Amino acid sequence: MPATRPELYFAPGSSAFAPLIALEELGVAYDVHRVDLAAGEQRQPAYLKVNPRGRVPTLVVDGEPVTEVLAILTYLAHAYPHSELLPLADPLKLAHAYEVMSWFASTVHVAFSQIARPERFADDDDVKAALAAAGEARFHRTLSDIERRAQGPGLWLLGETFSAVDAYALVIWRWAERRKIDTTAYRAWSAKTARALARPSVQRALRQESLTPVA
Ligand SMILES: N[C@@H](CCC(=O)N[C@@H](CS)C(=O)NCC(=O)O)C(=O)O
Repeated sequence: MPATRPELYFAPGSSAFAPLIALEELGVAYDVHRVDLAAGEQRQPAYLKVNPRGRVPTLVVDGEPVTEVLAILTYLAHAYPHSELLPLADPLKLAHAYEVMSWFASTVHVAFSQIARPERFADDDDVKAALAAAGEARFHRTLSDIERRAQGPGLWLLGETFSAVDAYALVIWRWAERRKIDTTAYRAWSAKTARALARPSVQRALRQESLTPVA
């Protein structure tokens, strides 16, 4: 366990929601810093000292920044012995957890970025428009893939225990809603999402997001 309170740099509606939920699930004391992405704070020298890639989330642990959602969730799952965030004792279940989360980070997030931030991939306006359109189709395909997984047994995406995978899936759910995608079409995922949204930890994370002022 860290010697000091971990500090999470986040932005509302971003993938930082997953570590925020994880911290709330653990019930540990932590500090938050809201990064104003719209104002470009992530590219200012002060934040680049925390995360030279200029992205959120970043978790600072005893003065040492950890970046990337997957790494932060992994750290939290291992650092707190009472955590049930990942099935650490079952190698096969753990592999499946990483299978899903790694695909979220490498494929789903990238498809969404293609729509929301095409300027990351191209300068030319026509190319950006083509990328956004292709990203939209790719993002839809990934949502159907998540629905297939949600149709598996159990209350949660990995089975009977709420895990970091469920927290990360909520990030994607919110992005789908932001794109005005009809999420009722994903019936199994809708049911699991409704259950997740009802968790006190998720409710606290939502409150934390809305209450934390920009520094
Ligand atoms: N691979 C990174 C992606 C992080 C990322 O792209 N974060 C977005 C918010 S969801 C961000 O910081 N965007 C700011 C920008 O692009 O300027 C991770 O998994 O943490």
